[in-house]
Amino acid sequence: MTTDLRTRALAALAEQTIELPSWAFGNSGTRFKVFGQPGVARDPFEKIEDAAQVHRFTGVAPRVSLHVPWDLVDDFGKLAAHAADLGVSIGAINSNLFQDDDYRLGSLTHPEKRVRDKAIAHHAQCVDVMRATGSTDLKLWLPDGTNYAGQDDLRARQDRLADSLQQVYALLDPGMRLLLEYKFYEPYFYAMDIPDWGTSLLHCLALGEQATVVLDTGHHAPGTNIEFIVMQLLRVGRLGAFDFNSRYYGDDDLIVGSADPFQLFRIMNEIVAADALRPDSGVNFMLDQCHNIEPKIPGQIRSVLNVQEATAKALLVDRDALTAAQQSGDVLAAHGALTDAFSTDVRPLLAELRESTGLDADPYAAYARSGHQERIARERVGGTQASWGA
Ligand code: LRH
Ligand code: MN
Repeated sequence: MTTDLRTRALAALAEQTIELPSWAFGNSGTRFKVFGQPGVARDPFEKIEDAAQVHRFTGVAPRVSLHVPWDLVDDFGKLAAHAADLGVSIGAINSNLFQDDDYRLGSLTHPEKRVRDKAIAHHAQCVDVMRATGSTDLKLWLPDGTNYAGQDDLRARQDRLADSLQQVYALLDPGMRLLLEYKFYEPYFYAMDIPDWGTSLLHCLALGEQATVVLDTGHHAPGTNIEFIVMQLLRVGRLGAFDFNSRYYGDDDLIVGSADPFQLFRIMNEIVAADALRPDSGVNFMLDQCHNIEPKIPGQIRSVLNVQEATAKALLVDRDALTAAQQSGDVLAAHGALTDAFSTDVRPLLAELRESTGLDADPYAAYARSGHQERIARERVGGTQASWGA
Protein backbone atom coordinates (compact mmCIF):
# COMPACT_ATOMS: atom_id res chain seq x y z
CA MET A 1 0.00 0.00 0.00
CA THR A 2 1.74 3.17 -1.18
CA THR A 3 1.72 6.26 1.03
CA ASP A 4 -0.14 8.09 -1.70
CA LEU A 5 -2.90 5.45 -1.83
CA ARG A 6 -3.15 5.55 1.96
CA THR A 7 -3.41 9.35 2.01
CA ARG A 8 -6.07 9.38 -0.69
CA ALA A 9 -8.00 6.65 1.12
CA LEU A 10 -7.97 8.60 4.40
CA ALA A 11 -9.20 11.73 2.60
CA ALA A 12 -12.08 9.85 0.96
CA LEU A 13 -13.05 8.06 4.18
CA ALA A 14 -13.11 11.38 6.02
CA GLU A 15 -15.92 12.55 3.70
CA GLN A 16 -18.00 9.34 3.80
CA THR A 17 -21.46 9.50 5.36
CA ILE A 18 -23.91 6.67 6.08
CA GLU A 19 -27.61 7.30 6.71
CA LEU A 20 -29.34 5.37 9.48
CA PRO A 21 -32.94 4.03 9.39
CA SER A 22 -35.14 5.19 12.29
CA TRP A 23 -36.88 1.81 12.28
CA ALA A 24 -33.65 0.01 13.22
CA PHE A 25 -34.04 1.53 16.70
CA GLY A 26 -37.52 0.07 17.23
CA ASN A 27 -38.38 -3.53 17.90
CA SER A 28 -38.61 -5.79 14.87
CA GLY A 29 -38.89 -9.45 14.07
CA THR A 30 -40.58 -11.91 11.80
CA ARG A 31 -44.14 -13.15 11.43
CA PHE A 32 -43.28 -15.56 14.19
CA LYS A 33 -42.20 -13.06 16.84
CA VAL A 34 -41.21 -9.43 17.41
CA PHE A 35 -38.91 -9.42 20.45
CA GLY A 36 -38.83 -6.58 22.95
CA GLN A 37 -35.54 -5.40 24.44
CA PRO A 38 -34.79 -3.18 27.45
CA GLY A 39 -34.30 0.51 26.67
CA VAL A 40 -35.73 0.46 23.15
CA ALA A 41 -36.88 3.82 21.80
CA ARG A 42 -40.56 4.60 22.35
CA ASP A 43 -41.00 7.46 19.87
CA PRO A 44 -39.27 9.22 16.95
CA PHE A 45 -37.50 11.60 19.34
CA GLU A 46 -35.84 8.70 21.16
CA LYS A 47 -35.05 6.97 17.85
CA ILE A 48 -33.16 10.09 16.78
CA GLU A 49 -31.36 10.21 20.15
CA ASP A 50 -30.21 6.64 19.51
CA ALA A 51 -29.09 7.45 15.98
CA ALA A 52 -27.15 10.43 17.34
CA GLN A 53 -25.26 8.03 19.62
CA VAL A 54 -24.11 6.11 16.54
CA HIS A 55 -22.91 9.37 14.96
CA ARG A 56 -21.26 10.48 18.24
CA PHE A 57 -19.03 7.39 18.29
CA THR A 58 -18.48 6.78 14.55
CA GLY A 59 -18.51 10.35 13.19
CA VAL A 60 -19.94 9.23 9.83
CA ALA A 61 -23.71 8.80 10.46
CA PRO A 62 -25.09 12.38 10.42
CA ARG A 63 -28.52 11.60 8.90
CA VAL A 64 -31.57 9.58 9.97
CA SER A 65 -34.19 8.44 7.47
CA LEU A 66 -37.79 8.44 8.67
CA HIS A 67 -40.73 6.20 7.80
CA VAL A 68 -44.28 7.57 7.49
CA PRO A 69 -46.54 6.87 9.40
CA TRP A 70 -44.21 4.99 11.80
CA ASP A 71 -42.45 8.30 12.65
CA LEU A 72 -45.47 10.61 12.56
CA VAL A 73 -45.27 13.46 15.11
CA ASP A 74 -47.41 16.55 15.69
CA ASP A 75 -44.57 18.93 14.84
CA PHE A 76 -41.90 17.78 12.34
CA GLY A 77 -40.15 21.13 12.67
CA LYS A 78 -39.64 20.30 16.36
CA LEU A 79 -38.35 16.84 15.46
CA ALA A 80 -35.87 18.33 12.96
CA ALA A 81 -34.74 20.86 15.60
CA HIS A 82 -34.32 18.01 18.09
CA ALA A 83 -32.12 16.22 15.54
CA ALA A 84 -30.07 19.37 14.92
CA ASP A 85 -29.54 19.82 18.67
CA LEU A 86 -28.08 16.29 18.68
CA GLY A 87 -25.82 16.98 15.68
CA VAL A 88 -27.77 14.99 13.09
CA SER A 89 -30.34 15.79 10.39
CA ILE A 90 -33.36 14.16 8.79
CA GLY A 91 -32.56 12.18 5.66
CA ALA A 92 -34.87 10.36 3.28
CA ILE A 93 -38.59 10.18 3.98
CA ASN A 94 -39.94 6.67 3.35
CA SER A 95 -43.54 6.22 2.27
CA ASN A 96 -45.54 3.19 3.42
CA LEU A 97 -47.87 1.41 1.02
CA PHE A 98 -47.74 -1.98 2.76
CA GLN A 99 -49.91 -1.69 5.87
CA ASP A 100 -53.35 -0.59 4.68
CA ASP A 101 -56.24 -2.96 3.91
CA ASP A 102 -57.12 -0.85 0.86
CA TYR A 103 -53.80 -1.91 -0.70
CA ARG A 104 -54.48 -5.69 -0.65
CA LEU A 105 -54.66 -5.81 -4.46
CA GLY A 106 -52.23 -2.94 -5.01
CA SER A 107 -51.72 0.72 -4.24
CA LEU A 108 -50.29 2.81 -7.10
CA THR A 109 -51.18 -0.12 -9.40
CA HIS A 110 -54.66 -0.81 -7.99
CA PRO A 111 -57.49 -1.25 -10.54
CA GLU A 112 -59.61 1.32 -8.69
CA LYS A 113 -58.73 5.02 -9.14
CA ARG A 114 -59.97 5.74 -5.58
CA VAL A 115 -57.25 3.52 -4.13
CA ARG A 116 -54.53 4.88 -6.44
CA ASP A 117 -55.50 8.43 -5.48
CA LYS A 118 -55.23 7.50 -1.80
CA ALA A 119 -51.71 6.13 -2.34
CA ILE A 120 -50.71 9.25 -4.30
CA ALA A 121 -52.14 11.49 -1.53
CA HIS A 122 -49.97 9.60 0.98
CA HIS A 123 -46.94 10.82 -0.96
CA ALA A 124 -48.21 14.40 -0.81
CA GLN A 125 -48.19 13.95 2.98
CA CYS A 126 -44.60 12.63 2.77
CA VAL A 127 -43.53 15.64 0.69
CA ASP A 128 -45.03 17.92 3.36
CA VAL A 129 -42.85 16.11 5.93
CA MET A 130 -39.84 16.67 3.65
CA ARG A 131 -40.60 20.41 3.52
CA ALA A 132 -40.95 20.54 7.33
CA THR A 133 -37.70 18.65 7.99
CA GLY A 134 -35.50 19.90 5.12
CA SER A 135 -35.34 16.43 3.60
CA THR A 136 -34.75 16.20 -0.17
CA ASP A 137 -35.19 12.44 -0.76
CA LEU A 138 -38.62 10.80 -1.13
CA LYS A 139 -38.07 7.05 -0.94
CA LEU A 140 -40.77 4.87 -2.45
CA TRP A 141 -40.60 1.12 -2.11
CA LEU A 142 -43.49 -0.33 -4.11
CA PRO A 143 -44.81 -3.40 -2.26
CA ASP A 144 -47.45 -4.03 -4.94
CA GLY A 145 -47.72 -7.40 -6.63
CA THR A 146 -49.86 -10.48 -7.33
CA ASN A 147 -49.86 -14.03 -5.97
CA TYR A 148 -51.38 -16.03 -8.81
CA ALA A 149 -50.86 -16.07 -12.58
CA GLY A 150 -53.77 -14.31 -14.24
CA GLN A 151 -54.80 -12.57 -11.02
CA ASP A 152 -54.42 -9.24 -12.82
CA ASP A 153 -53.12 -7.90 -16.16
CA LEU A 154 -49.39 -7.38 -15.68
CA ARG A 155 -49.19 -4.74 -18.44
CA ALA A 156 -52.25 -2.82 -17.28
CA ARG A 157 -50.70 -2.65 -13.80
CA GLN A 158 -47.52 -1.15 -15.30
CA ASP A 159 -49.54 1.45 -17.19
CA ARG A 160 -51.46 2.40 -14.04
CA LEU A 161 -48.17 2.49 -12.11
CA ALA A 162 -46.54 4.81 -14.67
CA ASP A 163 -49.48 7.21 -14.41
CA SER A 164 -49.49 7.13 -10.59
CA LEU A 165 -45.71 7.68 -10.43
CA GLN A 166 -46.07 10.68 -12.76
CA GLN A 167 -48.49 12.20 -10.24
CA VAL A 168 -46.16 11.46 -7.31
CA TYR A 169 -43.22 12.90 -9.27
CA ALA A 170 -45.20 16.09 -9.91
CA LEU A 171 -45.43 16.62 -6.13
CA LEU A 172 -41.66 17.12 -5.82
CA ASP A 173 -40.14 20.56 -5.35
CA PRO A 174 -37.05 21.43 -7.39
CA GLY A 175 -34.03 19.92 -5.66
CA MET A 176 -36.06 16.99 -4.35
CA ARG A 177 -35.53 13.43 -5.61
CA LEU A 178 -37.73 10.37 -5.96
CA LEU A 179 -35.84 7.20 -4.95
CA LEU A 180 -37.63 4.18 -6.45
CA GLU A 181 -36.91 0.87 -4.71
CA TYR A 182 -37.39 -2.57 -6.31
CA LYS A 183 -37.74 -6.01 -4.72
CA PHE A 184 -37.97 -9.38 -6.46
CA TYR A 185 -40.49 -11.02 -4.07
CA GLU A 186 -42.51 -10.45 -0.84
CA PRO A 187 -45.04 -9.47 0.21
CA TYR A 188 -46.31 -10.99 -3.06
CA PHE A 189 -45.05 -14.24 -4.46
CA TYR A 190 -46.02 -14.48 -8.19
CA ALA A 191 -45.08 -11.04 -9.60
CA MET A 192 -43.94 -7.86 -7.87
CA ASP A 193 -44.76 -4.78 -9.95
CA ILE A 194 -41.23 -3.38 -9.54
CA PRO A 195 -39.27 -6.65 -9.18
CA ASP A 196 -35.88 -5.59 -10.48
CA TRP A 197 -33.50 -2.77 -11.29
CA GLY A 198 -34.53 -2.74 -14.95
CA THR A 199 -38.18 -2.07 -14.16
CA SER A 200 -37.29 0.62 -11.62
CA LEU A 201 -34.89 2.23 -14.14
CA LEU A 202 -37.50 2.18 -16.93
CA HIS A 203 -39.96 4.04 -14.73
CA CYS A 204 -37.27 6.50 -13.57
CA LEU A 205 -36.25 7.26 -17.17
CA ALA A 206 -39.90 7.85 -18.04
CA LEU A 207 -40.34 10.23 -15.06
CA GLY A 208 -37.33 12.51 -15.38
CA GLU A 209 -33.95 13.53 -13.96
CA GLN A 210 -35.15 13.71 -10.35
CA ALA A 211 -36.02 10.00 -10.34
CA THR A 212 -33.33 7.48 -9.40
CA VAL A 213 -33.11 3.84 -8.36
CA VAL A 214 -32.67 2.48 -4.82
CA LEU A 215 -30.67 -0.72 -4.63
CA ASP A 216 -31.53 -2.70 -1.50
CA THR A 217 -28.87 -5.42 -1.18
CA GLY A 218 -31.48 -7.85 0.18
CA HIS A 219 -33.90 -7.53 -2.73
CA HIS A 220 -32.31 -9.78 -5.36
CA ALA A 221 -32.65 -13.40 -6.32
CA PRO A 222 -29.95 -15.59 -4.74
CA GLY A 223 -26.77 -15.55 -6.84
CA THR A 224 -27.44 -12.15 -8.41
CA ASN A 225 -24.24 -10.23 -9.26
CA ILE A 226 -25.25 -7.05 -7.42
CA GLU A 227 -22.06 -5.12 -8.19
CA PHE A 228 -22.83 -5.48 -11.92
CA ILE A 229 -26.15 -3.69 -11.27
CA VAL A 230 -24.30 -1.03 -9.27
CA MET A 231 -21.90 -0.50 -12.19
CA GLN A 232 -24.70 -0.25 -14.75
CA LEU A 233 -26.85 2.17 -12.71
CA LEU A 234 -23.79 4.38 -12.09
CA ARG A 235 -22.97 4.18 -15.81
CA VAL A 236 -26.37 5.70 -16.67
CA GLY A 237 -26.32 8.11 -13.69
CA ARG A 238 -29.39 6.62 -11.99
CA LEU A 239 -28.09 5.06 -8.81
CA GLY A 240 -29.76 7.23 -6.18
CA ALA A 241 -29.23 5.22 -3.05
CA PHE A 242 -28.37 1.98 -1.36
CA ASP A 243 -30.36 0.20 1.33
CA PHE A 244 -27.51 -1.75 2.86
CA ASN A 245 -28.08 -4.97 4.77
CA SER A 246 -27.16 -8.61 4.28
CA ARG A 247 -28.98 -11.90 3.91
CA TYR A 248 -28.48 -15.64 3.69
CA TYR A 249 -31.82 -16.54 2.11
CA GLY A 250 -34.61 -13.92 1.80
CA ASP A 251 -34.89 -10.25 2.68
CA ASP A 252 -33.28 -10.97 6.04
CA ASP A 253 -32.23 -7.35 6.76
CA LEU A 254 -29.19 -8.51 8.76
CA ILE A 255 -26.14 -6.39 9.56
CA VAL A 256 -24.52 -5.28 6.30
CA GLY A 257 -21.41 -7.28 5.50
CA SER A 258 -22.16 -9.91 8.15
CA ALA A 259 -23.28 -12.58 5.67
CA ASP A 260 -20.97 -11.79 2.73
CA PRO A 261 -18.25 -9.18 3.42
CA PHE A 262 -16.56 -9.94 0.06
CA GLN A 263 -19.81 -9.01 -1.76
CA LEU A 264 -19.97 -5.70 0.13
CA PHE A 265 -16.33 -5.08 -0.84
CA ARG A 266 -17.07 -5.83 -4.51
CA ILE A 267 -19.98 -3.37 -4.39
CA MET A 268 -17.82 -0.64 -2.83
CA ASN A 269 -15.11 -1.43 -5.37
CA GLU A 270 -17.52 -0.48 -8.18
CA ILE A 271 -18.42 2.69 -6.26
CA VAL A 272 -14.76 3.70 -5.89
CA ALA A 273 -13.96 2.72 -9.49
CA ALA A 274 -16.71 5.10 -10.65
CA ASP A 275 -15.56 7.83 -8.24
CA ALA A 276 -19.06 7.71 -6.71
CA LEU A 277 -17.99 7.91 -3.06
CA ARG A 278 -17.79 11.70 -3.25
CA PRO A 279 -20.48 13.46 -1.18
CA ASP A 280 -21.76 15.16 -4.36
CA SER A 281 -21.97 11.88 -6.33
CA GLY A 282 -25.72 11.74 -5.77
CA VAL A 283 -25.53 8.28 -4.16
CA ASN A 284 -27.08 8.14 -0.68
CA PHE A 285 -25.50 5.33 1.32
CA MET A 286 -28.25 4.20 3.71
CA LEU A 287 -28.73 1.25 6.00
CA ASP A 288 -32.03 -0.65 5.98
CA GLN A 289 -31.83 -3.23 8.71
CA CYS A 290 -33.65 -4.77 11.64
CA HIS A 291 -31.89 -5.87 14.81
CA ASN A 292 -34.40 -8.55 15.79
CA ILE A 293 -32.34 -10.18 18.56
CA GLU A 294 -29.27 -7.96 19.09
CA PRO A 295 -29.12 -4.54 20.79
CA LYS A 296 -29.99 -1.78 18.33
CA ILE A 297 -27.37 0.96 18.87
CA PRO A 298 -24.38 -1.44 19.00
CA GLY A 299 -25.86 -3.20 15.96
CA GLN A 300 -25.94 0.05 14.02
CA ILE A 301 -22.41 0.93 15.13
CA ARG A 302 -21.17 -2.47 13.93
CA SER A 303 -22.98 -1.93 10.61
CA VAL A 304 -21.40 1.48 10.05
CA LEU A 305 -17.96 0.02 10.82
CA ASN A 306 -18.56 -2.78 8.30
CA VAL A 307 -19.36 -0.27 5.54
CA GLN A 308 -16.31 1.81 6.48
CA GLU A 309 -14.06 -1.27 6.39
CA ALA A 310 -15.39 -2.43 3.00
CA THR A 311 -14.93 1.12 1.69
CA ALA A 312 -11.37 1.40 3.02
CA LYS A 313 -10.43 -1.93 1.39
CA ALA A 314 -11.94 -0.77 -1.93
CA LEU A 315 -9.96 2.47 -1.69
CA LEU A 316 -6.75 0.45 -1.26
CA VAL A 317 -7.11 -1.41 -4.55
CA ASP A 318 -4.02 -0.65 -6.64
CA ARG A 319 -5.98 0.53 -9.67
CA ASP A 320 -2.93 1.04 -11.90
CA ALA A 321 -1.86 -2.57 -11.35
CA LEU A 322 -5.47 -3.70 -11.78
CA THR A 323 -5.92 -1.86 -15.08
CA ALA A 324 -2.54 -3.09 -16.39
CA ALA A 325 -3.42 -6.69 -15.56
CA GLN A 326 -6.91 -6.37 -17.06
CA GLN A 327 -5.57 -4.93 -20.28
CA SER A 328 -2.79 -7.52 -20.57
CA GLY A 329 -5.25 -10.36 -19.89
CA ASP A 330 -3.47 -11.39 -16.71
CA VAL A 331 -6.55 -12.89 -15.08
CA LEU A 332 -4.99 -13.87 -11.78
CA ALA A 333 -3.06 -10.62 -11.33
CA ALA A 334 -6.27 -8.67 -11.93
CA HIS A 335 -8.26 -10.78 -9.48
CA GLY A 336 -5.31 -10.59 -7.09
CA ALA A 337 -5.38 -6.81 -7.10
CA LEU A 338 -8.86 -7.02 -5.58
CA THR A 339 -8.21 -9.91 -3.18
CA ASP A 340 -4.99 -8.27 -1.91
CA ALA A 341 -6.97 -5.17 -0.98
CA PHE A 342 -9.78 -7.23 0.50
CA SER A 343 -7.26 -9.15 2.63
CA THR A 344 -5.79 -5.92 4.01
CA ASP A 345 -6.51 -5.24 7.69
CA VAL A 346 -7.84 -1.69 7.46
CA ARG A 347 -8.70 -1.31 11.12
CA PRO A 348 -5.42 0.54 11.95
CA LEU A 349 -6.12 2.98 9.08
CA LEU A 350 -9.67 3.62 10.34
CA ALA A 351 -8.41 3.94 13.92
CA GLU A 352 -5.99 6.63 12.71
CA LEU A 353 -8.82 8.41 10.88
CA ARG A 354 -10.99 8.42 14.00
CA GLU A 355 -8.23 9.57 16.33
CA SER A 356 -7.39 12.36 13.88
CA THR A 357 -10.92 13.69 14.43
CA GLY A 358 -10.90 13.20 18.21
CA LEU A 359 -12.93 9.99 18.15
CA ASP A 360 -12.05 6.76 19.94
CA ALA A 361 -10.18 4.30 17.69
CA ASP A 362 -12.79 1.62 18.44
CA PRO A 363 -16.33 3.11 18.42
CA TYR A 364 -17.95 -0.21 19.33
CA ALA A 365 -15.87 -0.61 22.51
CA ALA A 366 -16.15 3.10 23.32
CA TYR A 367 -19.95 2.91 23.21
CA ALA A 368 -19.92 -0.16 25.45
CA ARG A 369 -17.74 1.70 27.95
CA SER A 370 -20.03 4.78 27.86
CA GLY A 371 -22.74 3.09 29.91
CA HIS A 372 -25.37 4.60 27.60
CA GLN A 373 -26.99 1.21 26.91
CA GLU A 374 -27.46 0.55 30.63
CA ARG A 375 -28.72 4.10 31.15
CA ILE A 376 -31.50 3.89 28.55
CA ALA A 377 -32.48 0.45 29.89
CA ARG A 378 -32.83 2.04 33.33
CA GLU A 379 -34.51 5.28 32.25
CA ARG A 380 -36.83 4.15 29.47
CA VAL A 381 -39.46 2.43 31.55
CA GLY A 382 -43.15 2.79 30.85
CA GLY A 383 -44.73 3.84 27.59
CA THR A 384 -44.76 1.58 24.55
CA GLN A 385 -41.59 0.56 22.78
CA ALA A 386 -41.54 1.51 19.09
CA SER A 387 -42.07 -1.50 16.87
CA TRP A 388 -41.89 -2.29 13.18
CA GLY A 389 -45.26 -1.63 11.85
CA ALA A 390 -46.57 0.12 14.98
C1 LRH B 1 -38.89 -3.26 2.08
C2 LRH B 1 -37.87 -2.28 2.62
C3 LRH B 1 -38.13 -0.84 2.30
C4 LRH B 1 -38.62 -0.22 3.57
C5 LRH B 1 -38.79 -1.35 4.48
C6 LRH B 1 -38.53 -1.00 5.91
O1 LRH B 1 -38.48 -4.58 2.27
O2 LRH B 1 -36.62 -2.69 2.20
O3 LRH B 1 -36.94 -0.17 2.01
O4 LRH B 1 -39.73 0.54 3.44
O5 LRH B 1 -37.91 -2.34 4.03
MN1 MN C 1 -35.11 -1.31 1.68
